[in-house]
Amino acid sequence: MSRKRVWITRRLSDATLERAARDYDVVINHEDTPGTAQDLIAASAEFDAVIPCHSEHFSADVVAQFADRLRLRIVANHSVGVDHCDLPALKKRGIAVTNTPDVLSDATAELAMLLMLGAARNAVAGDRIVRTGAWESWSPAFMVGKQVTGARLGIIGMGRVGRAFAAKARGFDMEIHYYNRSELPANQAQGARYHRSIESLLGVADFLSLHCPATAETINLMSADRFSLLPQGAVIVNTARGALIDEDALLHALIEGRISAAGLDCFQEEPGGNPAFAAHDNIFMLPHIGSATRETRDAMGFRALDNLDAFFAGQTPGDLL
Ligand code: 8YV
Repeated sequence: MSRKRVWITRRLSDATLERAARDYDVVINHEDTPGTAQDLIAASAEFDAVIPCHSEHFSADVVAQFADRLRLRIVANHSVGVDHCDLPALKKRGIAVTNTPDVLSDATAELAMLLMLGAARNAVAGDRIVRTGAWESWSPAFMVGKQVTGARLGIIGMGRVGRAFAAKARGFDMEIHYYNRSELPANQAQGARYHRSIESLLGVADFLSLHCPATAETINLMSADRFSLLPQGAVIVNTARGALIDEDALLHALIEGRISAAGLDCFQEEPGGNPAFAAHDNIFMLPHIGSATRETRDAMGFRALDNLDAFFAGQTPGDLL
């Protein structure tokens, strides 16, 4: 049987690329530039499968331009989020779509913890003052932050990443509250208190961490109205998707003191971020690296390949959407 042709859109981990090249006829984008609409459209006629990242946008418009003589049968994403894929449009063309859940939950939760602690404890200004040689004095009133231990944590989206973050937050004795579409069974909630509405959750969220996908319902979920419901001086953390936060509303909430700090790994505009945030030391920012550990990159690549292997073996891939 001839080997399936697979396009790997970005430079995945070495172990992933080695395994892919062993089992498939692969074309790897070693330049590591995001695939354009034209690239995706061309790939639809040339490849049996694509392994993309969240940087390749399979919008309805792009899928509508896919070749009439369609070769593409599966989009095996190297990501848990699939907001870059128009699932109904792909399904309509008979193209299977998979993602890589579970394997990045701990890495992303670790980064959320870093952002929460860094935002709460002046990591941006503290690092800069030491690094630039501007640290000339010390005072007990200097860079006083907000204590995490024992504080109330609100989690929006208690899926795998939300629960992994809650587990780490328990190590800081945080009182965990959550909003989710449905209440979790006790063995998953582990004592976290369920709120039936986001509004109710926000009222107790001294720290708020977002862990839900970006969908039509969650775009700008953190709006000006919702920021106003947070306790004074709350800290917000986002490792999910930039689309969840109205960034003008966030800036306004920071400037008026409703929130004291933010820790952000994702932005409305990526790559690049929001230039208006740069002037604010109480925004601790990272460039969408939630899952970027060596271990997790291998696990994500292998999970995408497991899905591909199952699909071409005529089985249902474990992560079929
Ligand atoms: C990944 C992510 O790095 O998996 C996701 O949804 O947002 C990131 O953690 C990225 O999507 C890889 O394609």
